[in-house]
Amino acid sequence: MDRTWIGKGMLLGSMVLVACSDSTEPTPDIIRDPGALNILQLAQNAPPLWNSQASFYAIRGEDREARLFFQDAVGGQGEEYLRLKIPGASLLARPDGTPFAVDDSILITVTVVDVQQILFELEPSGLRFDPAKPAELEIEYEEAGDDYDQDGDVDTEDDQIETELAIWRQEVAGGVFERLGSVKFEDLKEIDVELTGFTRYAIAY
Ligand SMILES: [Ca+2]
Ligand SMILES: [Ca+2]
Repeated sequence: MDRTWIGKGMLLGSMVLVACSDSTEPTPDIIRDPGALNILQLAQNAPPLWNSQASFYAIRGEDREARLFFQDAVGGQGEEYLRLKIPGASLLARPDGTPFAVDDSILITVTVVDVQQILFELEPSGLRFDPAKPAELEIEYEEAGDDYDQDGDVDTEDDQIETELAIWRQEVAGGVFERLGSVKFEDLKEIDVELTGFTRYAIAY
């Protein structure tokens, strides 16, 4: 299971604990059908994506990462959207269960599922990370703007929604979502979560 964690040293003051999913039996509150969950949308005036997919080789024994970006004003690499960090000690077993030895590598791909939605697919599924040294996923929601429900105004409903934002995991397309124990930094408009495996992840409420 993904565990709630502490990070971002200086920013602990603005840290909001979203949820804790380290119990063995998830409560109904953290499992939702896709129709009952709102995946956060990017604002209408959000910049286009600079890259909608990133691939890299994770290597046992080396820290590696992938990043997705928005475009800047002239179409270059702009603000960061997503960062996936795979610490060198994190790779545990391949999808077929084979353990990793030092210097073993595996191709990892992060893909934006829908350019309007804060929803990503991480592959290969079945890959396992050491729960004591998990992979780390950081997603920015700055470009969702402040009108989170996109009803044309920014009011207390939007403030309430921001307090509810969390990272949710969907194991199969069309299946239920599970809320993870993520950590939200409202000052940075960022939510972080630790991962022990790959599938689809969204910021949602
Ligand atoms: Ca609104
Ligand atoms: Ca409103």
